[in-house]
Amino acid sequence: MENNEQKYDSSSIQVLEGLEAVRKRPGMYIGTTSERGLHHLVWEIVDNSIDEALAGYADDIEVIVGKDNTITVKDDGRGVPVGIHPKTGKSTVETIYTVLHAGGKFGGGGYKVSGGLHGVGASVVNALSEWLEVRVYKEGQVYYQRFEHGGHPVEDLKVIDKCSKDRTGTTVSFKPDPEIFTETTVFNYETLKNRLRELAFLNKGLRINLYDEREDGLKDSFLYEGGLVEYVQLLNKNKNPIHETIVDVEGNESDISIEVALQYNEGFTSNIYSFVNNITTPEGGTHEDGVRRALTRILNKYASSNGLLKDKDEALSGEDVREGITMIISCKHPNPQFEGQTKTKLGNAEVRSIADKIFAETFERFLLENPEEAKVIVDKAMTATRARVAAKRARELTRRKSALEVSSLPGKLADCSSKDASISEIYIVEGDSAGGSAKSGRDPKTQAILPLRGKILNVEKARMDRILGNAEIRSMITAFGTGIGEEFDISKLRYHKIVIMTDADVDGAHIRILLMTFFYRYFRPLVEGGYIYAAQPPLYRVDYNKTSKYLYSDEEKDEYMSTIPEGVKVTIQRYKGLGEMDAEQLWETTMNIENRTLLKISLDDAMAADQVLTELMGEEVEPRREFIEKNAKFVENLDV
Ligand code: 1YM
Repeated sequence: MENNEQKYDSSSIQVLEGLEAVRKRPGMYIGTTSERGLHHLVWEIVDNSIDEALAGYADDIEVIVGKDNTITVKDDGRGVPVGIHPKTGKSTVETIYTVLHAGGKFGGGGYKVSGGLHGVGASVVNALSEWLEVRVYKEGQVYYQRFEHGGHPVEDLKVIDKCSKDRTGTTVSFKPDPEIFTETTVFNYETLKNRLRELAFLNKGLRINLYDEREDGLKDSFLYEGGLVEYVQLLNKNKNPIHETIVDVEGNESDISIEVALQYNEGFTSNIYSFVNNITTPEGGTHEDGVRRALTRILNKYASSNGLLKDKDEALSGEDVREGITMIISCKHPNPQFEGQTKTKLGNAEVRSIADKIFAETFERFLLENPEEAKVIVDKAMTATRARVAAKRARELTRRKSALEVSSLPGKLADCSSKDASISEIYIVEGDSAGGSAKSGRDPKTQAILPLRGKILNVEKARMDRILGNAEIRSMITAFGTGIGEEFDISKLRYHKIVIMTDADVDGAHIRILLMTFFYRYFRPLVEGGYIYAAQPPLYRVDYNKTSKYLYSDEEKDEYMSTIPEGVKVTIQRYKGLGEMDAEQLWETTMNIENRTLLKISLDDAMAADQVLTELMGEEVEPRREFIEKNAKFVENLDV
């Protein structure tokens, strides 16, 4: 007996040393003591409830943010065991909350799935709390224990009340220690809400309620009987899905479960989100690899067995079958191994073939049982394949084989003689006639002129292949010399100033917006690097007393006019287009390095242009014109 008591004492000392270690170096256990780390405490406790739900004993979880930024987490599971733990001689409740990693080591050996990434356990939360209370409802009794000052038990676990025999569950409340969380101890409702909603999507049939007892009294309730299918539905809500039935896959093998839901939309991007044990795996891993591999294989199999693939060149690539896909992959694994830069990539090799097999079987059956969906999905992938092949050809056409190969420059380009990019400029000029004036008026040593005929393609509405098929765009890419897409190389840029020169009217503004959007989307480094400019041609020419003055805005003109004495003969010319100026005037007013004004296009400007076009997607031509007319101003108010 004496021996035993001694043993308990020394183990309690060890326990407190363990918790003290957590307080000394909290970052080692929860990553950071910032707002993120603060919320991590909630996830640790919620994970225990989720595990109980996954084991099939709980289906209701509540998270309450108290007035004083305390957190309470409740579940209706079996309740943490209350008996004496053989290894510590203390109650299992106390053991779990005071021994590091006790949840796993001392646990009932159940299927522990949550917290794959950190999973440091409840004792860490206790160690980092000012106080923590546990209530266990079991066999008609309410058990209670309180800890203070970083995990010190105030008393042993004891029965404090009776409850109904069918009430079971665990309730944990805690207050994070402000001495540890020095940045903030205030919980963010949106952070809690988003993660709890995600957990509800990932664990179908589980109800999660969130209450905020601080000022605003917010609350939310999440329950998704459809799980991942409902998640995909939500993600695709504003993306125009191209088929109604969502592919729904679920299966398990050797204790590993795989769930997948997917649906295609009209877009071209691939939105794949994968999870392991409810934790997001942005770097992917074997679960994602297996599903991707099977997706490509099964769609190719379906297409070829239906005689849709004529030859091998038409095989659907992985990229093709993922165009416009929204897919969620959720893997639950009893012993996940995480790899990669941020330890968010699943490494377990066995998962690849399990995920492949489970997904392939169900997806193949889906295609056979849903011929209409199968058709739109395969059609979409085949369109992507054709586009990819066409884009490759177009890219080959624009690629400059070597910097010296001047012959490959576009015919319309009047290049400058200097080969020093740092002093070279290229003017992108609207229309052939203005192009002509610019060519005769320029400084041929440093200024190149590329006239654009008519409007360039709206890149918002086209895919890469059509964009690269557009002659105006191709000549720009070739002239710049950098290549595009994967081949982009800023060191090959042939001009350090790319100047957009358009008329000062609505059409000019439209072209400028189209060009800015094009640069923003496909040549962002050029925008970021400050290589893109807008020329500022004058709006008026005022002639009087044998002098001419060019004026660049209405305000400037009005101010100038007010200085002219009354009764004098004055002629005011308003320039509608660059074409109205002769070569000398264009040089004088807009291109002469000595006295011109160039407006540098910032990333924000380009982004704003991009937004204007995005908002106008699918609009008719007339409202588009009006909208641009209204919004054209912002491109005229750029910083110099
Ligand atoms: C609000 C937090 O911790 N719920 C919870 C935890 C456990 C159990 C039930 C549970 C698990 C098992 C058996 C088992 C835990 N038990 C342990 C340990 N909610 C919360 N609900 N009986 C009850 O895993 O076999 C660790 S967590 F270790 F005691 F089994």
